[in-house]
Amino acid sequence: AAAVANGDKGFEVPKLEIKFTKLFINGRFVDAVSGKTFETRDPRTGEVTARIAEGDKADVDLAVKAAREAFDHGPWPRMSGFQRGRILHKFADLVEQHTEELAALDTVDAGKLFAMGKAIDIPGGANLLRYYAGAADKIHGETLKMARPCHGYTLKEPVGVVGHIVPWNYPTTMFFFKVSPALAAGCTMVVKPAEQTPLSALFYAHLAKEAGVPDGVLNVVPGFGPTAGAAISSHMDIDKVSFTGSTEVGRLVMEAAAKSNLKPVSLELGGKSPVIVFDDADLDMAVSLVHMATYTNKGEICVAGSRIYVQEGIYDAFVKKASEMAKKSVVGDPFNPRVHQGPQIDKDQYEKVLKYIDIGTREGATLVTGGKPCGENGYYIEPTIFTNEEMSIAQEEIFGPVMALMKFKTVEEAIQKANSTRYGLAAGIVTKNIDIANTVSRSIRAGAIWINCYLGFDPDAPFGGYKMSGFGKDMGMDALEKYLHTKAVVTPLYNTPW
Ligand code: TXE
Repeated sequence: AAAVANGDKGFEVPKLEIKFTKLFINGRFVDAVSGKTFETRDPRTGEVTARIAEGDKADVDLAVKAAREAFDHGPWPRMSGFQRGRILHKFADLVEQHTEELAALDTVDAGKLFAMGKAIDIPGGANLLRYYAGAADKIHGETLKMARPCHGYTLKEPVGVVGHIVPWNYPTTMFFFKVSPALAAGCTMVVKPAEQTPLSALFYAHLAKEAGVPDGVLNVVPGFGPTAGAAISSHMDIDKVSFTGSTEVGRLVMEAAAKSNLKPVSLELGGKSPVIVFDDADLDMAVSLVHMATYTNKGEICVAGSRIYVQEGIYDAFVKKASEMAKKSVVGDPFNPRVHQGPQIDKDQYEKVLKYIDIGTREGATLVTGGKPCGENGYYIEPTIFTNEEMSIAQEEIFGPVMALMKFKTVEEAIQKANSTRYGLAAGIVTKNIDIANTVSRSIRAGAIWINCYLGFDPDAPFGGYKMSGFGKDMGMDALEKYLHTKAVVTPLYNTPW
């Protein structure tokens, strides 16, 4: 890669003032009960960006108390959906007005491309708010066709106090995946952002209040997983938990929910998504699609298409072109508009990726390009390509810029290989043949299938996994359902004796 990390000075880093560093509970920014704080670090340098109030069980308890009060006695669940929708639109307006600042916060927290944040993450968050704002006044039940002479109907009611546990790879997108439908449904909530990326979530809490979201409805408690996170999943007074993160922690969250009050959980977990490229594909288009599938957000993306199966007829040409493209990718400061790939989020993830590169080499995969750290400091890694057979690097989630390229012969073999994983989050298919596209899309056990595109996200397209990638959907009307209970109401007609 033409690494310009730290070398290229021809761009401006926006001046950033970090305004919100405390917990947001019951409409106010407050210190942690313990008085403790923790540091967030800038992945561009590894240096400290801010000191954030460190929430743990005592703070989660306070936040849940506020959310419970707001749910049981406050206006939010009681106001009309139309009115909630208007407030969500106002919230979206405020998010859009602060696009630059919010994108910059996500860049210093997560090493995300600033340009991408401005173009996609922040406007996308506002779009999610608007999508659910439009749904808020269309939440209704059904009239039932009863066997007995009665009038029966269903009511859709908010589930209550929700706990959202959010990861660090898309701090803004994940926040709005969870918060927007829950707000539209009339729930109140406690959000725990990831310890690496609390800055934008705290800013969103402030904007929500400004938009008119009542105190206690949206609480944000930054802190660590085993303390603040576990306090949410095991809380007796939280009615539902929505989690995005690793499969290992997803299991802990479900266990804690089962052992406490049996709250329903939804889990969006890891993946190892395949992209299958057939012989008839346009080679240039397929190479850039796969490049984007693997390297977007430096590979820190749950749907990363990092397991690439290419049909034998175009395999050699594909490997050559994919490696040329990876070599041209510019790695460096994510504020630099010339840069394609920023640093990995933190030292742990950086070391995890390098460890997998080492495992790949030791297990006998061929390193085609990349494979090394780059830049003088910070957590930069070259876009890497291995050609290999099925092995650890093609089975385990690396969460970094590492592509595993493999060859296949027949459609049946492609389906079998694509499905040979414990995960089932997404899959890509590249072909012009409609019969192949139809057959393969219906044969793959995954929650999202993207044909001749990748990252085909849309607010109306429900997103979530099969198998060990979890269950429950974010986005679409399915996500709204997660935050609603269905109540059946029955009453006899014509005064008939029961
Ligand atoms: O995830 P964690 P980590 C995968 C990816 C990555 C690996 C490890 O492969 O390399 O996970 O990342 C909170 N009870 N994904 O360790 O720990 C934590 O504070 C309750 C894929 O950072 O799962 C954070 O808010 N909560 C994923 C959130 O869980 C707990 C995105 C996610 O962190 C907890 C992130 C506990 N005991 C990582 N322990 C995706 N699906 O996109 C931690 N947390």
